[in-house]
Amino acid sequence: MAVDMDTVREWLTWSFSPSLGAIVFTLLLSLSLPIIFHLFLYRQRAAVVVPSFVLLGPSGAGKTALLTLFERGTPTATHTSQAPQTVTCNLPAGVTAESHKYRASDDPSTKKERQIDVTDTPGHGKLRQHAYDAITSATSLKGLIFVVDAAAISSPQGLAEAATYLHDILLALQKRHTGAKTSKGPAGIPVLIAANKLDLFTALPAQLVKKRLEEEITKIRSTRAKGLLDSAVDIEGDDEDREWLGEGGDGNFNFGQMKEAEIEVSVIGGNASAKGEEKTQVEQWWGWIAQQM
Ligand SMILES: Nc1nc2c(ncn2[C@@H]2O[C@H](COP(=O)(O)OP(=O)(O)OP(=O)(O)O)[C@@H](O)[C@H]2O)c(=O)[nH]1
Ligand SMILES: [Mg+2]
Repeated sequence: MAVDMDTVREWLTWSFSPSLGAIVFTLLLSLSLPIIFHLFLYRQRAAVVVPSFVLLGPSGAGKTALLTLFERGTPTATHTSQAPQTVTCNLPAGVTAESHKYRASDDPSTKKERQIDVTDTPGHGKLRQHAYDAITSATSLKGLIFVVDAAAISSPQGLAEAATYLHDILLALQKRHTGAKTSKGPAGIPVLIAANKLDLFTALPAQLVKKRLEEEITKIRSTRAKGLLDSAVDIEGDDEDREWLGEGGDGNFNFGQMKEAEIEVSVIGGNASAKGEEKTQVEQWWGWIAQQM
């Protein structure tokens, strides 16, 4: 570019000269810069995408009950879900997103930042593709909430169903993480196992729900690993394509092994619905959500 050097030089000389024009110009510039900067940042904030969370878990676990409770603040009757639905919810008063804990509570910009998108998915075995689609398509996915019926877990079938689904989800997340290693892909996703229906007297406490799920996943993992070894006899030493959960696939599984794939698993109890005098208990789940924001 043929910039006229003389003009530049002239302009520079003028700007450093103690003339009134130059002083006023510099003064205006230095005073308006912070304002321009503020407006720019403010606009940027308004464009922030709402963090999203996906609800999944076996049918009847209480996902839709939880979604409506998050949305309305009161429990409502539900029906078996056939299709996923996404709802924008607000963090309840008293819960502060982790990234805004030092912000004044009357800051007008926090209103928008208290919003989250929650996607409910159907739990029926044949409709689970919706859940996998929701995980991959959600913009700004901050976490998965795997809802289990803590009372159903006490029966072998209930436990097997929940654990198989959870195993497959964790495996999908692990694959997503390993697959992303080569390029700069998505980091690990935190998972909340919401032990629901703790108001029922047959429900297992959260710690026991965790233990039972880990034991069941240990079984599932070793069964799958055996199947893999049998079918992989002719493909010598094909260790690259790891298909099992956590380290190696032998021994006992525990959720801590998912940290390798940057997946932090927490198990927290509560109840999304309540009968008669009983109250719903979801504060700790809100607390977990706020931690991920
Ligand atoms: N006692 C009790 N019942 C609950 C609780 N949460 C949900 N329920 C009941 O469990 C039943 C199933 O709840 P839903 O929310 O429809 O279950 P879902 O996980 O959405 O099931 P799908 O849509 O089939 O995947 C409903 O009758 C709820 O009222 C709870 O915390 N305690
Ligand atoms: Mg439902």
